[in-house]
Order: sequence, then structure tokens, then C-alpha cells
Amino acid sequence: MNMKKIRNLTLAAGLCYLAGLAPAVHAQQKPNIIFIYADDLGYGDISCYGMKKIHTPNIDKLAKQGVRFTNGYATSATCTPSRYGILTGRYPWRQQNTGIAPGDASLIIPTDHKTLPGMLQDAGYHTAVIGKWHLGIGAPGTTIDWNADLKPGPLEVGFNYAYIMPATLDRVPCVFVENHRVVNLDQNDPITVSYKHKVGTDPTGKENPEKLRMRTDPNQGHNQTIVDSISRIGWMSGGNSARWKDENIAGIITQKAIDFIGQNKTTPFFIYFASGDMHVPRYPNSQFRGKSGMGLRGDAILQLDWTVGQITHALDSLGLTKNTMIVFSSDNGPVLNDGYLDQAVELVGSHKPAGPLRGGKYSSFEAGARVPLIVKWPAGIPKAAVSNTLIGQIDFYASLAKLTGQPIADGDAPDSYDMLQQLLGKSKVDRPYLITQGGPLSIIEGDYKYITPSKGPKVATDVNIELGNHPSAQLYNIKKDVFEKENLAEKEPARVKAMAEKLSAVKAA
Ligand code: NG6
Ligand code: CA
Repeated sequence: MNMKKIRNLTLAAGLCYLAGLAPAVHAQQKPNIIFIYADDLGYGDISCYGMKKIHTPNIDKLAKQGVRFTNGYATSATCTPSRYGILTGRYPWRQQNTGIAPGDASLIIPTDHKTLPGMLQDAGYHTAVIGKWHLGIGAPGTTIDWNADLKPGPLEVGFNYAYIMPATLDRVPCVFVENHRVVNLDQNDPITVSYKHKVGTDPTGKENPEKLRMRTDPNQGHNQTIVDSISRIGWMSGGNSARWKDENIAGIITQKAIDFIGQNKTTPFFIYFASGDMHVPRYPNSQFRGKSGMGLRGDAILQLDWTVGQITHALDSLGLTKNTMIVFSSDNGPVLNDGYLDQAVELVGSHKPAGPLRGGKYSSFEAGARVPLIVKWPAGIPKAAVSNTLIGQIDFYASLAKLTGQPIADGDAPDSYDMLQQLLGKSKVDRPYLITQGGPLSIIEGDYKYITPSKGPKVATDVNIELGNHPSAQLYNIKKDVFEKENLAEKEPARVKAMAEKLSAVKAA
């Protein structure tokens, strides 16, 4: 472009300002952003991260055209805190009640701080959350009435549109919520929910196991109200016309995302798309059931890959691919038996859901929080790359603020680093350190990881995962010893001391 044209553009932008209009040329240059978040997808669960038994061509295509991170981390080894971290840019352990949220939790995200979607709204984005929420709904100290307006919720923390599963797929109420209301609710059949005692007359998994399409693990509960032939955590009655069918969830939320893309094709948009896939209960659509040879967990991975393909196809057909950033990641590491006997354990064979990492969901070992992380944006990332840069999902807030030219007020997103150049594959400078959360906290700095002492159990026997708890300090060189076999704490007391002090300082800040 020659100088004259540039000056003309500047002049046009100036005139827009004078007329009180946003300069369209700038607005259109901002990329659309779609954050695709899988649930319980492990580091080794997709083919571009080493999965051999099944193929995930649509996810792999993102990696082939973008930056694939090998040291990308969720904030935590479970869902609620990881989601809190992304949306707030704040470590979840700074706030109480950020552990796995019960299905009747009130809103966990504070409404008095800017969130990632709220910041993007300021930048002119139209924002949506579609899929799993699991961050609570309603004011603290109140009881949710599922038949009335459900707020505060996503719309009060930065989203213009919400189409959500309120908690997890295994928690009642098993209904979609669109903006403030349960979808398809018949007011003559109101919903009652309790996490304390049985409500209504619906059969439960405990009383009527013969009505179940999959058995539950007797050690893990999940034997309360039966919805869609699957028993859940918690009791619900009513809302029959609103209850979801598990096999339709992926199709419904994918279509909602495609609709939102179509409706917002001329303005920059942000979609936080949180798939329910891989989380229990796993009951993907019939087009995927039985297709992976690995049982329903493998079938759910195929369904997730299909979802990614549908979204990328919609972008292609609207001509939006070039200027849309797609981020793909997972909220925590893998688990096979998380409460339902769906043959995930029996049919996993030689597949390693965590790839080369130790532990899994819930764990302080690497498989808890190190997850697949891919960023693709043709207009901004011209060259595909694999990056070993240390980076956290918590960094999206500051990085996207930088990308969209938004300021970050004091007190907002305090733990988020601007890693934009790294996300775009233009820098490989590590984050100075990163704190991750299994049970106890860990700090990763350079090649090393320090796990704080914890008296908790070594293994979560119900899910059969090593938790990484140890009564004294653990130090691993995760570059040389990625499986965290050799605890170097006794050999390197000075390093242990320095890292423990650093962690304490960050906690106190
Ligand atoms: C656990 C559930 C598990 C799953 C998890 C949340 C039991 C025994 N186990 O408490 O099934 O729902 O919470 O998973 O209730 S997460 O991915 O949303 O964090
Ligand atoms: Ca999860």
C-alpha cells in the first residue's frame, strides 16, 4: 500500500471519529476469536499429540496451520478452576470456592472485575459462551430457582449470548440454559433440584439400576436421578420437556456456534465454545458410537473432532477463515473411569491418554494440567510451528488485550502475562514461571517443577490416578525427566528453597 492510501485511510478513520463512529477499517481487522475447549482431553488424546489408535484430522489441521504448544497448561487439574483462570486471568486459588462446583453453586466469577469476554466487549466484540459452564449461577447466598430468570450468570460477566449446560453432564439439572432461561421449559412442569435429598418421584440409579443404559461405579456415586437413562449426581424432578438427550448435545451446541458465527459475520466475535466431550457420562451421537474401537471415550474424541470440523467448515463457507483465530485446548488431563462403567478402561489398550506424562485429571503431576494447546489464525500466523514455550491458558486475557489494544485496569487479570508474540509463533521466550494446581500447588520455572508437600493420598483409588501428593518437597527436571520419575529435592535443596519461596511470594502478592 502506498503512502497516499495510508494517509487516506487515516483521514477516513479520523472522520469516523468525528462523526462519532468507530473506524470500520480497524474494527474489521480485529480477528474473530473462537476458543474451543475440550473437557478432560489428555495431552496424548489426539493424533497431532501422538494418539495412534484413532485419527483427529480436523484438530490436526489446526495444528498443521498454526502453532502447536508442547508446554501449554491449564490453570488446574479440574474444570471449574481452569475455566475461572481463563475467564478472569486470575489464579483460582486466590479465591475460595473455586474447586469443582456443585450443580447448584452460585456464580463464582466476581462481577466487579473485568473478565476476558468483558474486555473483548470493550474492544467491540460480540461475545458468546456456548457449551459447558460449570462456574455457578445466581447471587452468592441465594438458592437457584430454575424456573425463573437465572442471574447473575454468563451475561453478567461479559457475554452477550449464552447457551450453556449449567454444570457438568453428570450433574442435574440436565437442561440447556439460553441467556437467563431454561430452554423448552413448560411452566406447568417446574424444575426442582436438590443436592441434599431426593425430590419428586423420578427413578434413581440406586433404586432402579435396571433402567440405566450404563452402569455406574459403585464407589463413585452418580446414582441419583435418572435422566435419559443415565443416573446423575443430584436429584431433579420436573422440566421433562427441557431435559437433554446426551447423544444430541454435541450437535445442538455446534449448531448454536455456527448460528452465532453466521449472525455476527460482519462484526468481530468471540466464542468461548466449551464442549462436553470426554467428560462423563459419555454418550456421543449414534454416528460416532462404536466407531473408535475404544469404547465411548474414544467415540467422544471422534465427536469432538467432528465438532471442530463443523466449525471450521462454517468459517470457510462464510469466508471468515483467514481472519479468525481458533484456539483449541482442554480444561484438565484425562481420566478413564470417572464414575461410569463405560468400558473406557477395558478398551484403552495401548493408548496413553496422557501421552508421556505422569498422573491424570486431579493430579499435581504433569498430566493434570499440561494439555494440548493449538492456536491457528491464518492472517496473523503465516507459518505453522511447534513451540516448546512455557505458556498458560491464564495468559489469554493479557495476550488478547494486547492484540485488541485494550488496557488492563489495576486489579484485573493480575496473573495473566502478555504472551501474544509467543501465541503467534514469533517468540519462544518462556513465561518467567507458572503455577499449576492439582491438589497442592506446583511452580514451574525453566526446566524444573516444584510440588509443595502434601499429606493427601498418593493415588485416587476410585479413578486410579496418581495424585502427586508427597509429604515432603518434590522437584523434577521436567525437560529431561518428563515422566517425573526422579525426585531431585534432596540433591538440590537450594533450588527447592528458591522455588518454594517464589511460590510463597506469588501467593502472597
Ligand atoms: C467429581 C466427580 C466426577 C466429575 C468431577 C468434575 C464424583 C465421585 N466424581 O467430583 O465424576 O464430575 O467431579 O469433573 O462425584 S470436571 O472435569 O468438571 O472437573
Ligand atoms: Ca474437565
